[in-house]
Amino acid sequence: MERTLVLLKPDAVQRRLVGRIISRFEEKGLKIVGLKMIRISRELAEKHYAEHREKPFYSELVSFITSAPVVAMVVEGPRAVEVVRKMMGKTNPLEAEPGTIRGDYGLSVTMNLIHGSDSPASAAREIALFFQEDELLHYQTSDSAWLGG
Ligand code: 3AN
Repeated sequence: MERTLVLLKPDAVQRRLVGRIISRFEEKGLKIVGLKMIRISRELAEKHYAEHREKPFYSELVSFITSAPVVAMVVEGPRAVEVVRKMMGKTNPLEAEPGTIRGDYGLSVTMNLIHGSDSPASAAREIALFFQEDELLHYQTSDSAWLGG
């Protein structure tokens, strides 16, 4: 089963959308295997966004993600990386389809509510940045036989 890292960014927490966003993943049938609220340090933000270091929006991105608490979670399911990305919608909420998280709740490309790993390789790297192995739980949900995958 595939895992992916999800961050509910400072705007999602400040706008009290955390519960609604997590509900979407639960209702879809994805399994939460790690969950915590943290304040991202500058050092962690720089590691997480290393691939964007040369981009013009890099410093804004790092200041935003470190500006207030975030919720970090690891979700698991069949093709979880791709499923979560679809549910997030396009990077720019102005272009994201209604029905997606960014399409329904956002207007700003910086404050775009949520991060999800963009490939299984990124997911492995990012999960290791945010979670210790013993913070990820192995358990069965009672409905797993009814979710396929
Ligand atoms: P995504 O989060 O959809 O994977 P990436 O990886 O291209 O998007 O960009 C990482 C983050 O950088 C985005 N979530 C967004 O907050 C920010 N970002 C991307 N493009 C821009 C841009 N043109 N201007 C400002 N911020 C941007």
